[in-house]
Amino acid sequence: MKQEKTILQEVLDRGFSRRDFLKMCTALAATLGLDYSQTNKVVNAMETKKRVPVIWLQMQDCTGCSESFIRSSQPKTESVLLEMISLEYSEVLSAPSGHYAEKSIKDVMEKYKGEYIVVVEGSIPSNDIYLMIAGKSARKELEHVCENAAAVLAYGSCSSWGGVAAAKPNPTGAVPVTDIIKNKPVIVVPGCPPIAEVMTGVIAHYVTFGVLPELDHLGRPKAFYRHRIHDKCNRRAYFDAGLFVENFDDEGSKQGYCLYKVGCKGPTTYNSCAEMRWNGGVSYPIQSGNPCIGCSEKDFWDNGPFFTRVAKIPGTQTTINPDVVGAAVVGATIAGVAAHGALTALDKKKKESKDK
Ligand code: FSX
Ligand code: SF4
Ligand code: F3S
Repeated sequence: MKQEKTILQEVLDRGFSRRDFLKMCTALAATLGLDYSQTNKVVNAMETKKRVPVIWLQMQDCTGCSESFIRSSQPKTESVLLEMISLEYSEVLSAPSGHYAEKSIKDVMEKYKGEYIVVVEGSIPSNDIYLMIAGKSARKELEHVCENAAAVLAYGSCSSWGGVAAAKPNPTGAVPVTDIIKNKPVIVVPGCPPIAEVMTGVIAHYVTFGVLPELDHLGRPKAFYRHRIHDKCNRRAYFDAGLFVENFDDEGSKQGYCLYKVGCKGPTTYNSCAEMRWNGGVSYPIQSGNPCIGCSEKDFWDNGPFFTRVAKIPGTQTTINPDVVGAAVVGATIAGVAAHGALTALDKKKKESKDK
């Protein structure tokens, strides 16, 4: 049952028009950050390439990542799920269960050797007793399914960093995918949950160019994790002007002032929420009045309580002082860059010592 039809043929067979197809390609090109003149590249790829087979594994998670992906709107979820990828196995969405579901994993591994992508949602317990899938430990199942994969996508903060299950005292010994899979490219897409369009973008890039997108030092797709929330925040002008919400029911809150003093972690959080927004670009936490809790950053559950301010930028001696406007702005910006640099260096060191 090898996929023979192209993505375009799949789209047309499902009753969509060529106009719908071109709209989908234009939306994909925008998600990839390509300019309008390059839409043709996406169109050509979708006209000639076949769907990417995907095995979607669920480990220790809350299913929020699947929920987020199902609501992906750019392009429409049904297009992503049914046309660009061929979702061969998913514990939440697959119709078959039991032995039939197991058989579909086996079939994909044999027939699409070296071609399929494994998406992992949730962390993996070090202690096998905490999660068994079809009689195998989660770790064994992951290793097994990734054997013939082209690449692995750690989708969500749990599979990227350990997430909620790894929060202190981490009773299951939860670890991220990268602690287990060492012989395949692992793309890290953090967020609790992540923005669905980021995964769409990664897969569209793979289909269009035949290679994975450029990643940063932590394995995240650079195009989506290069900015801090603070850099693109719609409330940033209030931060710069020194106008802050002091309590959630005060006048500043009604005016939409900056949420830094009520715990916003935007100055130390790398994600695309402020640019892409959620639910088809409608809003994101800060826009709807909630401080960013840094859900795409490592160990964010333990960096709380959520309402505590980012008093000191990790890895530096710099303190954000919102009362000293101007100096604080410059300080925070420099500190953000410095923190990223310091963490990069730390991470490299860790990697080097691991590799030895
Ligand atoms: Fe984790 Fe995803 Fe947070 Fe939940 O599955 S990233 S707890 S939104 O669902 O893994
Ligand atoms: Fe926006 Fe938070 Fe930065 Fe204020 S502190 S500007 S609310 S990201
Ligand atoms: Fe998460 Fe902050 Fe975005 S809490 S959803 S990274 S605004």
